[in-house]
Amino acid sequence: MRNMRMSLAPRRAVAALAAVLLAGSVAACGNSDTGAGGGGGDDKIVLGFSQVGAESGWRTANTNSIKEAAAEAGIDLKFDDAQQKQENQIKAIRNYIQQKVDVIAFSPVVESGWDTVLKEAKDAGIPVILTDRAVDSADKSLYKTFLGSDFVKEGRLSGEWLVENSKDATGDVNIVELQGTTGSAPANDRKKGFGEAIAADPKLKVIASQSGDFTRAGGKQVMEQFLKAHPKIDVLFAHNDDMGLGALEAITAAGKVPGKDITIITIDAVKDGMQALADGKFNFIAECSPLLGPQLMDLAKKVHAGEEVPPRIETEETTFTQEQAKTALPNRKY
Ligand code: GZL
Repeated sequence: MRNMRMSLAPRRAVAALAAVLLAGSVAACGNSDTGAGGGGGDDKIVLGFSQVGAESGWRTANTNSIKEAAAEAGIDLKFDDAQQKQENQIKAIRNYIQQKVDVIAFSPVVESGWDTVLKEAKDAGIPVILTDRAVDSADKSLYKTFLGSDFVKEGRLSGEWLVENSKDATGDVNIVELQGTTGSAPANDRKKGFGEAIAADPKLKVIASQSGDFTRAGGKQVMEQFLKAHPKIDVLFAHNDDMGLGALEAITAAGKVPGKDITIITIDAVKDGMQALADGKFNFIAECSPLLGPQLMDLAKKVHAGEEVPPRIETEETTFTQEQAKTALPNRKY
């Protein structure tokens, strides 16, 4: 038996050496396209994108915009859905660094906790673009630009509309607030902007404020609690349409008429929200455009080419009343 093993040994060594050489050559070939990072060997730009999740109509529209724009721009898009977990986004970004993609972009689910992984990307020489939401990193060199809305402005416009439309109110106006995902830039900033605006009228009082995590289910569940705890609710301010749409079910189930017994202000202006506005169930929406794909692809090409880009690019958006929603609905892209 020993001889058998011995006689086989040289052949096995040759086979093992051949396997190593073959593996080595394959690996070398796989990395040969140094120009295009972890791409499939052609000279397409490879963009690694980490998406927050699929929590709302806005997010779905944002994902569609990014995927369609990448195809249109001839960019090889690696896409990951983090299911609203920061650890999944950090894992995805580290994978993209390992794959040596050309550019990394992501919408950070929360503002804090990104410095370490962003420094890893910077040390690997991979430019990062923030899109939709921002991070609170003090070191602005960790990313090339932030493309997205001004959430404080969206909150402020919502509050200003309420101040303007509460002038005839006698006595306190009780407001409940459905906040977005805890720790996220849109939740923090929309709350800030709205609070600053309604401070203009002391009758306007936020009597309850809680996160519904930007989902319909979350909006419904928290609104049910609000309705049980507060017999007099005059206004609902929801940080996105989806939580407002979930709250509609709770309001109706409580025997109240949305848009009349309870004034409803939301943010996003996705199609279902605009329909609720046109139907008189919502009263005002501040738009937050998810159609960031084309601008993101343009920025990816620029940073890959080493071109300077502005550190902050604010998306253009507007607001809608019930009448404006009726006019705008037929042409809405999302
Ligand atoms: C805002 C975006 C928010 C939307 C929500 O830019 O991050 O996340 O307002 C979405 O609908 O879930």
